[in-house]
Amino acid sequence: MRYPTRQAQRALLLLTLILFLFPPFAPAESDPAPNRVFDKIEAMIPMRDGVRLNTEIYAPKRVRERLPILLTRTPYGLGHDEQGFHSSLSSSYVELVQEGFIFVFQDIRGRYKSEGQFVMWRPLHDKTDRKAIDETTDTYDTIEWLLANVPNHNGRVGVLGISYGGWLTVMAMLDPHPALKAVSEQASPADQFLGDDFHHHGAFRLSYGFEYVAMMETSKEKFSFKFDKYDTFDWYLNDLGPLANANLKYFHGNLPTWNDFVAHPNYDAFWQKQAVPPYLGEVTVPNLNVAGWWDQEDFYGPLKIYETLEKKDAHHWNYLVVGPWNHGGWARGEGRSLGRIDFGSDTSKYFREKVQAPWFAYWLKGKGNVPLGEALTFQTGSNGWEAYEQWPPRLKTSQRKLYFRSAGRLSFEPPSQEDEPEFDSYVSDPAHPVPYRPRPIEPTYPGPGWPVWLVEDQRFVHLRPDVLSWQTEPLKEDVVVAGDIVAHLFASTSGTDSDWIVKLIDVYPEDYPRDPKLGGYQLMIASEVLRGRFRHSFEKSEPVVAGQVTEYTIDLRSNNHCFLKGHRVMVQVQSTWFPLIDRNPQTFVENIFHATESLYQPATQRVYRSRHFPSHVEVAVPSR
Ligand code: PG9
Repeated sequence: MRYPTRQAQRALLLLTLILFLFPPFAPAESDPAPNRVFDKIEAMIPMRDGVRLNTEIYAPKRVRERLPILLTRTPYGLGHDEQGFHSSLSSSYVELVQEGFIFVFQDIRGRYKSEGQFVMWRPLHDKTDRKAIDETTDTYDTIEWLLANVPNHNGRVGVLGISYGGWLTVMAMLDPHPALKAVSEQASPADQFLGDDFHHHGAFRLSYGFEYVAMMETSKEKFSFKFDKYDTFDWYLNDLGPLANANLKYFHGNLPTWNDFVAHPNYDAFWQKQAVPPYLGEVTVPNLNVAGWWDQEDFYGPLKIYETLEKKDAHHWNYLVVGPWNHGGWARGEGRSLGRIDFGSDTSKYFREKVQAPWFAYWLKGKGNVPLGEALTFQTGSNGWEAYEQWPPRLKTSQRKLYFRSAGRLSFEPPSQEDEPEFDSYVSDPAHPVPYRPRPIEPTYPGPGWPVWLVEDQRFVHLRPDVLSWQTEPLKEDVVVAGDIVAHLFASTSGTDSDWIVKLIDVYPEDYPRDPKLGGYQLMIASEVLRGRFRHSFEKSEPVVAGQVTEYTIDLRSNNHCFLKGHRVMVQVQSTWFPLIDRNPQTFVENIFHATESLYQPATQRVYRSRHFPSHVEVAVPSR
């Protein structure tokens, strides 16, 4: 055996030192398997009332510095890879893993391996009762335990989550643990009656409400309602029929949230107490709000939370990112496209790498800079990120009106005398509702139709006799819509209640060499429904006066889209969107959940577009 030379010995010593100081399994290494990077510790963490919550802690095996803790809480269970490590560590959190954190995942109360009782959207606790609990106290108690029991942390904690997890993140901010130094609320619902999962402007989101409640309240773990038909459009129309059948035939009064839907058909104290905005006081923790333009579940929520917090943001801690994503799309894959629409760059990866990871690195490690000024929104159509000092932008913006005209025209010019007759008309028949996406409509989860339905080509309903449309000539120049979109419909119905659905659409040129299959594509940019009974107040429903022209104002939320030269702008109006929205009987009843089949009646709808009644969609356009 040959002994190493003194020189070789020195080199070996140096190499050992380098390996010790810069270990190969440090988090910065690209894509090593989580079980090589982390030690996994499982704990049942006790809450103040004695209930214990199932928690997984992933601590990097080798660290060069004390690390912050990133906590994610969920009602959906902790998914694992083949080695039993949390699957986010090798998917949506890869960029955060590379940055280096101690990761903690927890089942909320009553779900999966956690003890206690699950309550959907648990109300805030009674402050006079020291043992009372809610998701805020459960987060607080978890952080307290982690700080005392997990070694090598730097005393700083961040919380992030999407949707239900986004709402849990908002709860964490309400009465924050002093160690909570940054959060990212992502697609949190803000109001389940006005704009998120269960209702939009008071119209009940039937397929989502029915299937979600069955999924969450049938057992401790996710459950899929067993449809005996592949096409749920057919099932909801013919097997379920009127909403009253849900309890009679399927739920038998056993699902608390369904019973709440039935008991609270109006925006009463029940819904108002669940809404997030009234609880949002002064911004307590730096918060990155995240939303997707085509979020099929919670688009209203994050924008509303951002807007509400913005009014109380003395420290400039409230930020917003909106990208071309569906629900949670920023956490998955590259984000280069959605359905058939291409965005020209990897938008989700960009967000995770250039915004989310640096965001937490800045606030929790004091590293780098805040990665955005105030609001960063992706402009679709022109396909680029745009930075704004406020969202929606109000400075250097003008409101323009797109008027409905005769012969299916849409124009920035208001109606004139030539626009005869004064209205367009259709018959809305609850027995033959307009599908919201092409049939067959498979169950909401696991998809694949649900996550991309908002970018479906709307030609599948364009020529139906119960869908009206108006469109511009091919545009002579680009038209950017950046900010709020509001529809003003002047309409009448022969019934005593009615739904009004408005869709703002980008129509691609028929000849589209860049991607010939997209020729003539009708891409929905914004869409919303208003249930006529709530036109004056969501608290108190009232019948519509049959035959009377009535103004309906429908908020289509904000957007950032460039209608490119050569494209057309289109607006479609219809009165059913099934089974996304339950059918309006079109005969006023106090509570649609109790309506019987015979009350569901066809109605003749008129949408006016005259000088007296100029239906239009108002858009925010940047001034030149
Ligand atoms: N959209 C889901 C949800 C959140 C909150 C309440 C009800 C449903 C979710 O994706 O978590």
